[in-house]
Amino acid sequence: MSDKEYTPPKVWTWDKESGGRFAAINRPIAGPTHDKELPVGKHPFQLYSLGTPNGQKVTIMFEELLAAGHSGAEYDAWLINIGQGDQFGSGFVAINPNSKIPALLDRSEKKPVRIFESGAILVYLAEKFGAFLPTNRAARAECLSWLFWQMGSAPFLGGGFGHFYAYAPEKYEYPINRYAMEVKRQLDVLDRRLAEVEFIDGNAYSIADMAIWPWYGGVVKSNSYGAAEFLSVHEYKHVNRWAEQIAARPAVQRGRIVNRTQGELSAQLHERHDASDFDTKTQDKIGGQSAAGG
Ligand SMILES: N[C@@H](CCC(=O)N[C@@H](CS)C(=O)NCC(=O)O)C(=O)O
Repeated sequence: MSDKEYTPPKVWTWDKESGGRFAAINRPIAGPTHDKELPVGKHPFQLYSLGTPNGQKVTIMFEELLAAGHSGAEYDAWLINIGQGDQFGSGFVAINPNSKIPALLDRSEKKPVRIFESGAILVYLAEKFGAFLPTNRAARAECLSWLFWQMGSAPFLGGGFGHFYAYAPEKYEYPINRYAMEVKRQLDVLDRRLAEVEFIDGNAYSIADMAIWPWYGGVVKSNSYGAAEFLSVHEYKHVNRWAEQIAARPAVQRGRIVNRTQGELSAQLHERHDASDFDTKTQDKIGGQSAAGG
């Protein structure tokens, strides 16, 4: 049926077949669907995630903290396969009642602390280690403004544009037009900002860059949703400059492949339990042991 012909009924009911690519996982209700404890490793931080842009923000932050010498930031990164419904297991829901990756447990505190929402996780880690978030009030406000800009903007990019351009069962002109316009406006916001400053907060590399890069760096440099040409991403030259600069950071190169299950095999490390996992990636570890365990 075309979107033009659709007349909403008086009361919405759940059509289980209507969700396109996400029909199997999207539900109109919250809470767990099954009992499943989460695995726990040896490190202070237990991360339950997947290498999507929201997941990458956190693994990049961990790798940056470790690279900066914060050895207390050692972490186990467990794979949550959202396509198979792992986010609805009882153990995961206990850490994130919203059933979305990433979710983090800090076991180094007297009583373990749970943190969900990628932005909250970045702020928690930045405050805990005193890193990548300015302490000066004005600089901190600028950094948090951009962090929250990302949290509010990316759903239009992923859930709006990406969904209708790449995932919806049919191409509908109205939502693609609407969200393409918004994504291009967002890219222009970033481009104007990055014409003036080297890093997003105008001060230094921070959690604002870490949050924005996986989403908007992905659009301009990694052809997210196969839409680079459609969105003319080459026009945003300052975003391109910044995206390349962030991509060159060794910690970013490590963080972006953790819990990743798509793309080239050499850019997938399904689980991370030790720094050496990055050096010893073998076919087995990439596709075998970790996937089965996660
Ligand atoms: N605002 C949340 C969004 C998290 C989110 O949307 N996660 C997606 C993957 S990128 C997810 O887990 N989806 C599973 C589902 O919707 O069931 C955050 O930034 O942490």
